Amino acid sequence: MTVAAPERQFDDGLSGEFPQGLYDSTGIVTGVDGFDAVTDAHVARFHEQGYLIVENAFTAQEVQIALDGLFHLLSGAVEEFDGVQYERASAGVAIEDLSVEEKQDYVRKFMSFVDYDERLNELAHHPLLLALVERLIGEAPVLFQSMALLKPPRLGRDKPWHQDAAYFQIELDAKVVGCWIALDEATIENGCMVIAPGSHLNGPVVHFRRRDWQICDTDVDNSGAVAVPLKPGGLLIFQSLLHHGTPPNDSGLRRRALQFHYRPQSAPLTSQEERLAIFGGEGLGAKC
Ligand SMILES: O=C(O)CCC(=O)C(=O)O
Repeated sequence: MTVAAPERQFDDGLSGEFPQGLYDSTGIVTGVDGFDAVTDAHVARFHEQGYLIVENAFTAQEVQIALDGLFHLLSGAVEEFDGVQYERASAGVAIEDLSVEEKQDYVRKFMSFVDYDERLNELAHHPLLLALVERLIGEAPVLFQSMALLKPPRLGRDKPWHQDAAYFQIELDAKVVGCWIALDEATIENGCMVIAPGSHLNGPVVHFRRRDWQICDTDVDNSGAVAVPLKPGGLLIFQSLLHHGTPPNDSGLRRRALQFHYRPQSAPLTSQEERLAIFGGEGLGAKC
C-alpha cells in the first residue's frame, strides 16, 4: 500500500516589493548576559521600552536540542503533526525527495509544535524563562502559541512591520509577551528583528492584509527603530503591542528562530470581531 504524502502547506504571506529603507535602523541594541543578570531596573525599562534582551539565555546544547526537535518534526516521524508551512517559492521543488537538512531551506515556519515534541515543550517551559516572563507580566504565564521561524538563505521573505496583538484574541490590556530565541546567529543581513522601542505605549494601530497581516508600509515610522542582532541562544522578549518586523534574508546564511507567546493566566479572551474592530484597517475604512 502506498501512503500519499501530506499536502504541502504554504505560509499565507506573499512576496512583494516594499519601500527601500523599510527596515533601516538607527543602530543596534544588546542585552544583559544571562537570566541571572536581569535586575529590577531592567524590568522597569522593559515596561518603558517594550523589550528586554538576554544574551546567552540558552546554552549551545539547548539550541541543538531545539533544532533536533524541529528536524524530527520535519522528517515526518510524527504523523499527526501538520504544522510545517513552506515558502511559496518551493512550489516547483520536489521537496519530498530532499533530506531533512535540505528541506529546511524551503520552510517558512513551524506552528503549534509543543504537543508533538517533548524537547521543544520543555524549552517553552524552561524554568528560568518562565520565571522571567512571570516577573515581567506579574502573573504565572500560560504558553498559548509556539512557532519556529526559518528565514531560508536567499529565499526568506520579509515579515512586514506589525504588532503581535493584532493576531491575538486577547484583551488588549493584558500583558502578553513574545519570546524570540535565536537558533543561528541573527544579523541585519540574514533578517534579525527590527523593533521600534516605546511604540507599544501608543496603543494599537490598524493592520491590512498586504504581503502579510501588517501595518501599512507607508504608516511605518522607523525613525527610532533599532536592530536586534543575536547570537544563538540569545533571547528577545517583547510586549505584544511593540511594532516590529524582519527584513528578507538576502544572505547565504540560515536564520532560524523559535518564538513563544505567553499570556497571564487571568487574561480575558476576546473574539475575532472584537479584534478586527480594533485592528482591521479595511473594515474601519482606513487607507493603505
Ligand atoms: O522571525 C521573524 O522573521 C518574524 C517573527 C515575527 O515577528 C512574527 O512571526 O510575528
